[in-house]
Amino acid sequence: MKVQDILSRGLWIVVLVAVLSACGGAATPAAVMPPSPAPVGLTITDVWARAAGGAMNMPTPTASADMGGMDMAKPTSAVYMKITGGGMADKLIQAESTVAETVELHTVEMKDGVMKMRPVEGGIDVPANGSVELKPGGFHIMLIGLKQELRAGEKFDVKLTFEKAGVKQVTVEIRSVQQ
Ligand SMILES: [Cu+2]
Repeated sequence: MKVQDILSRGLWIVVLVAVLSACGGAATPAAVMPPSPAPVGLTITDVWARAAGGAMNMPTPTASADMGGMDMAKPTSAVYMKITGGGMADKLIQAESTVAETVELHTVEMKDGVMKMRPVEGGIDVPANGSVELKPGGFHIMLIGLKQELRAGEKFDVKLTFEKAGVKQVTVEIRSVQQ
C-alpha cells in the first residue's frame, strides 16, 4: 500500500506540473486539488430561505382583535442548505438569526400518516467526508415570529454553531417558492 501511495502521489505531481506548464506558468494552485489530504473544515453551500412575512405580517386592528394573540398568527419561514463534513464527523447544534424571534433546528417526520415537524434533539449530524442536506420535507432551520419581511432576492445572516467547527456565519439568499 505504501508503494501504491508513493506512486499515486508521484503521478499527481506529474499531473500538477503538466497543468501548470499548460497554463503557461500562470500559477492557479487553487484549481489543482491534491487527492490525498481531506478538506480540513466543513463547507456550507446553497444556503437559502423561503420568502415570507409579506402582507400577512401587517398587523391590522381587525386581525389582532380576531387572533387574540394566538401564536399561529406569527409568520414563519425556513432556512435550507447543504453541509459537507470535513475530516471528522461534526454536529450542527444551534442556529441564530436576528430576523426571527425564535430559531430552531427542525426535522419532519410522519406521524399517523401526517407530516409533522418537530425540534431536532441533540443536533443535526454532519458525517465526516459526507454531507447532510437541509431541504423542504426534511431537516430545516425554523424561523418563528419573523421580525421583518423576507423578500425574494434579498439576503440575511444566520449564525450556525457546530460541536467541533464552532461558530460559522452564513449568508442566506431569500427565494420565492411556489406553494
Ligand atoms: Cu419547522
